[in-house]
Amino acid sequence: MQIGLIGLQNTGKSVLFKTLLNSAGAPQGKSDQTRTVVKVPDQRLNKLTSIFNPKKQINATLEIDDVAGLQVGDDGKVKITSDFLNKVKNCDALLHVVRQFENDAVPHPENTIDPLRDIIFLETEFLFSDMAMIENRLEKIKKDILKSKTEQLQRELPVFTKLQEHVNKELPIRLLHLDENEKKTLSGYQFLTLKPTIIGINLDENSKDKVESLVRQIEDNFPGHKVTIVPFFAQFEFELSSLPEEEAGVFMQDFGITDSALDRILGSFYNMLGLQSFFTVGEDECRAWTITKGMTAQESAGVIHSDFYNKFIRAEVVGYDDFMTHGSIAKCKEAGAWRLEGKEYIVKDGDILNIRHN
Ligand SMILES: Nc1nc2c(ncn2[C@@H]2O[C@H](COP(=O)(O)OP(=O)(O)O)[C@@H](O)[C@H]2O)c(=O)[nH]1
Ligand SMILES: [Mg+2]
Repeated sequence: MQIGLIGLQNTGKSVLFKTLLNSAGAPQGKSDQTRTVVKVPDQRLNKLTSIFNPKKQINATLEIDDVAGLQVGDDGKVKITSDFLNKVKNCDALLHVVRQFENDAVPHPENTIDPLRDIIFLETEFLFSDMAMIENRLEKIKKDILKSKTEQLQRELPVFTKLQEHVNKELPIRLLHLDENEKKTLSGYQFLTLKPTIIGINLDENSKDKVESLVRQIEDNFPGHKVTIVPFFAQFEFELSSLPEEEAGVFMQDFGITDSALDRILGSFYNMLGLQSFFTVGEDECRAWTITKGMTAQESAGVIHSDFYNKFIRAEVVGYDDFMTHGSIAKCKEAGAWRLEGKEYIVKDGDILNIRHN
C-alpha cells in the first residue's frame, strides 16, 4: 500500500516524512528522498520472534510518499499542476496535512493559519479534477456508443451518469453509494475524492489545546462524512524520533502522547481501510501479513501464495492471545487451543495460521 502525504507548502509534510522514517527504523537515505518503503512496526510480531527465534522476521511493509508539486504562481495563488494530481492518483490512500503551528519564519502560502480553509481548498480542487474527468469520459462514452455498443460502454454509461449527477452537487465521490458491480466498473479509474483520506493536523505546543475545537470545527463542516483526523506535532515528534526509545518515552509522557506519530497514523489507516494482520511462525521466519477484515482462511492463504488458495485443505489456527497464554505450539495443542478450521473460517486480527495445502 502506498500512502501519500499531501497538502500545501510548509505544512510540515517533509518533517513528518522523516519522523515516520525514523520511527519505522528506516535507513536514512539521501536528504532529498521523498519516497520509501518502511516496515510496519508490530509489537506482537516482535514478541513472536523472541519466542520462535527464527532466521528472519518479516514485517508488513508500506510505502510512504512525500508528494511535492504544489507551487505558488506569479499571482501569489497556489497552483495545482497535473503532475501533482497524477502523483496523488497513484497513491492508495492519502494523509492530507494541514498546518496549525505558528512560525513567523515559515510563511504560509495564504499568509494566515486556517486548517479548515486549507482542507476545503484542496478537497475542492480534487472535486473539480474528478468533475472534469467524469465529464470527459461521459462525452467519449456517448460518442463511442453510437459507433459500437460494446459491453464496456453500456456498463459505464449509467455509472458515469450517476457519478456526474453526484459530483454536480459538489459532493465527493466517497459519499456516493456504489454497489459491487458499479465499483468493479470503476476500478480502473482513479478518482481523487474517492481516495481514502485522513486529515493530519500539524500542531505546536501553543496550539495543543485547540485540538478538540479544531476537530469539531472540521467535523461540523463535513456533515455526513466520517472524517478521520490525526493530530501530531511534526517538529517535536521529529526530534523525539531521533532519541533513544526510553528517553523519547519520558518526553512523550510529559507531553501527553502515548504512541508515535507513525503508530497513530498507521492505526487510523488500518481502521479506516478495515485492515488487520495475521501471522505465520516458524524456525525460518516469523511474518506479518496484511488482510482486510472479513477475509476467510482460504482468501488469507491466497495472500501468502496463490497455490495456497487453489490447493487449500485446512488452516491450523491459534489466536495471538491464546498463543501467548500457553507460550508454545505444543502447549496450545495440549490445551486444545490449536484448532483446525475450514476454508470459510473468518480470520481474526492476530491469528497465527498454518495453511495445510496439497
Ligand atoms: N514550529 C514548527 N515548525 C514546523 C513544524 N513542522 C514543520 N515546521 C517547519 O516548517 C518548515 C516547512 O516544513 P516542511 O516539512 O518542509 O513542509 P512541507 O513543505 O509541507 O514539506 C520547516 O522549516 C519546518 O522546520 C512544527 O510542527 N512546528
Ligand atoms: Mg516538503
